[in-house]
Amino acid sequence: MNFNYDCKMTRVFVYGTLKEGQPNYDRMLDITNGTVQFLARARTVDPYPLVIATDDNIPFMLNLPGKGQRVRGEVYEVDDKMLKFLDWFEGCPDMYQRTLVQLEVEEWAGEDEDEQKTGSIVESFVYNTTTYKPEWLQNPTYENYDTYGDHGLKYVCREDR
Ligand code: PCA
Repeated sequence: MNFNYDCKMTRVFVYGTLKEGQPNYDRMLDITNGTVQFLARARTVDPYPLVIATDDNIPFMLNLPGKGQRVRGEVYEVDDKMLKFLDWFEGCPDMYQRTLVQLEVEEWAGEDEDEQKTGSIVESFVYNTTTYKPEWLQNPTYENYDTYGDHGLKYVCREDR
């Protein structure tokens, strides 16, 4: 059963603070922002530099395919309301741009189980950026972002800035 069949849904790959267990996951669950449906765990087909930057330790996937690592994250189907919210929340298009990325499915949770097997390739939007500071290229890159990781660069929530 698809609870949202009459409304356009868009795939968004999240790799940073919007992932489950990360500081902004609650924004995805807040139904006043719209609705989401978890589809899959996946990783990018191409490597990208995922760095932590700024004084607020914000994760950024730089739109530089071929550098960095294949990035792990989660794919959601979001309704138009949530898409609008996320565009606003991610400062799109100034801070991040929402672009299409190719993903390899690692674990499929959505419907269409026959079609979307582990290892299949799906396309999704992602909030990555080309408007980064050149010095960010010197930062370490991560495959699987975790704000609580060994790097010690805990994300500073908006409310605490
Ligand atoms: N939020 C978006 C982009 C980076 C971030 O922290 C995400 O989780 O994918």
